[in-house]
Amino acid sequence: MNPAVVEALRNCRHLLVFTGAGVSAESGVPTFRDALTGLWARFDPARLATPEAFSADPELVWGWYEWRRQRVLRAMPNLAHRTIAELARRVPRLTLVTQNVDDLHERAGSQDVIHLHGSLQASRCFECGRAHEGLSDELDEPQEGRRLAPPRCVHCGAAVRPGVVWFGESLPQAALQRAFDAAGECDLLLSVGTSGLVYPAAQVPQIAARSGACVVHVNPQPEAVGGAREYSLAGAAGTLLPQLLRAAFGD
Ligand code: BV8
Ligand code: ZN
Repeated sequence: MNPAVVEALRNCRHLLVFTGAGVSAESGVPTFRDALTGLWARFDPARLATPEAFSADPELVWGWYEWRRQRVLRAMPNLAHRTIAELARRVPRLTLVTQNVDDLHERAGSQDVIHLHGSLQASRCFECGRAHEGLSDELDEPQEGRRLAPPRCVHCGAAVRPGVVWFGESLPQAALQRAFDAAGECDLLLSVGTSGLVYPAAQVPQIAARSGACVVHVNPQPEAVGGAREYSLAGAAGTLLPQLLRAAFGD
């Protein structure tokens, strides 16, 4: 384990953990791009995850999200999620910012998770925006490739949509501002399981690096690191995060 990274974690004052779909991969939740299988394989995610796609074919898009939501219902948090929850008990201050729309961080015990891209669990009306309660959490067989008619809003009768941020939609302003503020203030940022392609979320590690924080990427794909205090730990989050916790704080 890189001694400079271990030292930075042991002595950090404010740790920002920034996660992407890779942190849920070992829970069996397909990463954003892996989720496009079967019926959806022919779509570019950035085209399917849009309000235009939902307006054009609500059953195709709702079917995809219900399949993904059912996959999350079946999944359990993995050792990476649990280690991040444990880190919050070992450092003076931890801010957790996620791009993910699953609730595995919360189910691993993390508190106050900042979701930049919304949540699969928070559906709302496509027209009037009212929250839609009552998504079933029975485990019905997630039919890959099944088209599904979205529920109707009880207030205005319009179609209900997933509570996620689609491409071309603004991120929740308060969440984004909290993430940027923490990035400017932290002294160590752990970026876990993200390809760093999607903006403005991808600015979070960039702001941290510019503000002089140590930035560490945890990803099986080694990251080309530029900055003097930027490191890449090549490997799975479920393996590397527990090793890093043990090296910095013992068992
Ligand atoms: C906005 C919710 C404007 C939906 C998501 C050109 C340049 C720059 C920007 C743009 C551009 N063209 C368009 C844009 C803007 C666009 C954008 O960034 N496009 C990209 C494709 C270039 N952004 C937007 O549209 C955003 N909104 O800009 O609004 C605006 C401004 C004013 C007013 C109105 C509007 C909205 C972006 C949010 C989109 N929604 N999610 C859903 O989930 O269905 S993003 C979606 O993609 C996911 O949520 C996730 O956040 C992201 C995928 O990223 P990752 O999480 O990194 O996942 P990925 O699969 O890519 O990678 C997984 C990684 O894990 C890999 O690196 C892999 O190696 C690693 N891994 C695998 N296993 C493991 C592992 N790591 C560790 N351990 C393992 N075991
Ligand atoms: Zn409505």
